[in-house]
Amino acid sequence: MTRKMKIVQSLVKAAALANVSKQIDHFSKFSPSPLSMKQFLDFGSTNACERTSFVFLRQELPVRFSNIMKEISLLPDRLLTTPSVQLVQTWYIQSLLETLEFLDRNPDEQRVLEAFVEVLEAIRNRHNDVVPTMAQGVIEYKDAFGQQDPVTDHNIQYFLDRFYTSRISIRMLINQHILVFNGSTNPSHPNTIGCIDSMCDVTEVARDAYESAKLLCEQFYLGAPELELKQINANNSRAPIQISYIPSHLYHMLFELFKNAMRATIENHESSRTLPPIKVMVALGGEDLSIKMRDRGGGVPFRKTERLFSYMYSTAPRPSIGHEHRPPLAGFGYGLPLSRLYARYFQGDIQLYSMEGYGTDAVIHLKALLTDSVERLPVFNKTALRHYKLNLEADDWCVPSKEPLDLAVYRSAK
Ligand code: W6P
Repeated sequence: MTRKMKIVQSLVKAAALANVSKQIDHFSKFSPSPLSMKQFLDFGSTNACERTSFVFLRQELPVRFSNIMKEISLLPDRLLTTPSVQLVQTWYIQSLLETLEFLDRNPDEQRVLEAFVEVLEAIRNRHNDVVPTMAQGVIEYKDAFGQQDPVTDHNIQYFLDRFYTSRISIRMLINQHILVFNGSTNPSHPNTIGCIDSMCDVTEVARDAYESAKLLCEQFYLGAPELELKQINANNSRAPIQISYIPSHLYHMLFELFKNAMRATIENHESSRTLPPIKVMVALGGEDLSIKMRDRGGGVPFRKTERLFSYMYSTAPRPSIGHEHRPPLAGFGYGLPLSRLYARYFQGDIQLYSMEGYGTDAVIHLKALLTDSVERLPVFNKTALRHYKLNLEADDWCVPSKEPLDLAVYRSAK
C-alpha cells in the first residue's frame, strides 16, 4: 500500500468513527423501552407479526446499544484503553452500524426481514465472549494499577451491573426475534414462546439444576449433599408451581447457587462422614415466587458477604486452560453477580443471609405476575453521568483508627 492510500484509508476510518459517534449521541437521547413479560408473549403468540417486531427492533436495538456505549466511553481512561475493553467497544460499534443499515429498508419486503434475522444472528455470535473479555479488562486494570480500593471497586460494580444488564436485555430481544420468527415451535415444550416458558415449572428446573451441580460436584469430591425440596403453593395447594419465565435464566441462577452451597457443605464437613442436605423451599404467593436454598456450609463472615457479588474481588486470573487443578465448583468468576442480574432483570432479586459458623440461606425472589415482570433496564441520563464524573470523593463515614486514642494529648491541651 502506498503512503497516500494509507492516509486515505485512515481518513475514511476517522470519518466513519465521527459518524458513529454522532449516531451514538442521537440514539442515546432516547430511553430504552422496557418490555413486560406480557408484551414478550404477545410478540410471539398467534397474532405474531415479524414486520412489527422488525420495526420495533431496528429502533430499539440502536437505542440500547447507544445508551450503554455512552457509558463505556465515560469509563476512566485506565480501563477504557485496556485492549480487552477496546475490543468490546469495536464489537458494539460494528453491531450498531449493522442495525442502522436497516433504518431505511422496506419492512414489507420479505428479503429485508430475512436479512435482518441473519444480521441478528451475526451480532449475537460476535458478542458471545463479552463477559470473559470484560473480566480480562478488569484483570488488566488490576495488574496495571494495583489492588482493590473501595472507590474503584464501587465504580466498576456500578458500570458492570449496568453493562451486563444491558447485554442480557439485548440478547433477550435478539433471541426472541430469531426464535419466534425463524424457529419451529418445540413440540416437547408447547408452552414456550421463544425462550420464555409460560408455564415454567420452577421445581422441575430446580431439580435439573441440582442434578447437574451434583454431577460436577461428584467429579471433584467424593460425594455430594442430598437435596431436600419442599414447595407451597398458597394459591392452590395441589397445583404445581408454574410462572411465565425464561427457564435458562432460572437454571443459571439455581445452578450457581447449588454449586456454591455444595462446595461450602463439603469443605465444611471434610472430617465427618455425613453431609447435611441442601434444603430448598419453593413458595408461590399472590405476587412473589420465592426460592430459598439453605446450606450448612459454615457460612461467610458478614463483612465478606458483599464481596461475593463484587466483580473486582471475584476476578481472579483464570488458571490456564487445560490445567486440571481447577476446582469445578470454584466460587470465583462472575456466577453470583450475573445470577443476581438475571433475577433483577425481571424485577426480582437474590439475597444472601449467612450465619458464620453455621451456614447460608440464599433466596431468589421473582415476580409471579405477568404484569409485574417488566424489564429493568439502565438508562443513560444525568444521574448516570454524575456517577462517572464524581469519582474520588472522600467517604462520609469515619475511618476507625488502628491506634488506640491517646487521651494524654487532650489532658495536656487543657
Ligand atoms: C456459602 C457461600 C454461598 C454463596 C451462594 C450460595 C450459597 C453459599 N454458601 O457458604
